[in-house]
Amino acid sequence: MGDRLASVEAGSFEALAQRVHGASLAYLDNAATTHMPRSVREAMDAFEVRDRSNIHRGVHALSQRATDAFEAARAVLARFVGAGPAHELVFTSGTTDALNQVAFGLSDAGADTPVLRPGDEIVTTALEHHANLLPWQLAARRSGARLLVLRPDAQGRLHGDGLARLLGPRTRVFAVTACSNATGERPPYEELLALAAEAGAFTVLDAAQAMAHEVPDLSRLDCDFMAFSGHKMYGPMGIGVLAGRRAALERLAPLRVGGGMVEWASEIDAGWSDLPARLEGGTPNVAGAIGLAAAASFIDAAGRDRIAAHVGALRAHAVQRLAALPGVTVLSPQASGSAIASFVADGVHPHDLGTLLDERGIAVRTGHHCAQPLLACLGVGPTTRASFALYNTHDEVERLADGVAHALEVLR
Ligand code: ALA
Repeated sequence: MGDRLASVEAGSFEALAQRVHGASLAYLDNAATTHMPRSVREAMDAFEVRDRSNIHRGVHALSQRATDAFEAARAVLARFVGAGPAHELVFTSGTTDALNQVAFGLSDAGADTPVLRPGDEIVTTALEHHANLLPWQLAARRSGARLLVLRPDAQGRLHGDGLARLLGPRTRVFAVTACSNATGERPPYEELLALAAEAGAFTVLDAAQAMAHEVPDLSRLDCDFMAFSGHKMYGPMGIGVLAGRRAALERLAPLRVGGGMVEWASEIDAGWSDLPARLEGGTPNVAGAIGLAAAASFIDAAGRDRIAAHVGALRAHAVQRLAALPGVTVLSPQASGSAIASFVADGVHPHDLGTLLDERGIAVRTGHHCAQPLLACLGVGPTTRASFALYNTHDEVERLADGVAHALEVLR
């Protein structure tokens, strides 16, 4: 019961060995941020110690080595997500940055040919993190487009027939999550993206909560834009990716203009570089890109299927134990392909519950999880969320369930 995934080297995640409030740490907040294995930190250190310098700007040896390492990281990540010759991969600071780039880039009135125009429609879903909702609210305001929201059923599931009813001749964009960060629901995004693409929409996938255990494969998806973050997939903070079809990325007006992204500039005008530089204005997070590529290699070395099976089993175990506790309701209990178990407990505020769990060394997230419309739609308030990674164990799930049972007794 206590075994981590066999391929996780002992000591590779030093932070997990610490004690918190006198108890051994059970880190169950991986949907917020995972820990990094030593291999990722070593890859970043090697850059900082030996090659640190700016990229695409210098003829000297260190700049050339840094540029090569940055572009090699791009190639590793492109392979990781199934990008082919018609795809491109752009580094961003994270998922939020990537999704803001897409929403801005499709709606900027200053663009030569803005995609979104008055009367057009943007469709997103009620399962979204605010990062895949608020940028679309602004894009709608900026362009005069209408924002439509696909709502889930009472169990928190999205359905293709519901989407089909929202799609129409004015639909220009459909944006959906690969997994809800608040409930753990994994929508049938392959089917939803295909329906939207068939209707002629640009398709956007927020893959932030999928990358650590179920990497969406661009070669098999009707996906124009996919966003993800390093820090949720065993990689560093402050780095992320916007990947997708080059023809779609070429339609984006750049969100950040300045150094490194122009072909030429005069006092009154400028001409953008080709992709990917066009969308990577400013000095990028080079160490972060190298660390993110190392994280992708770490995931592949551990085995995507084995990670998915492991975190899926931890989630199922947690759902079964938590749902058996009095007055506890687990959200989206039926979800598969998920590493998140989110629940509410009658008469108990999640912050109080989370504080008592913390006293036992158990780290969970409590609150609205930046998904207020979803929780409102489901008729629940803030939740307590446990989220699993490849280093978590079934013993930790038992500790979680025992800790929740104890907290309920104390708090009720
Ligand atoms: N988006 C992150 C989460 O769900 C921070 O916790």
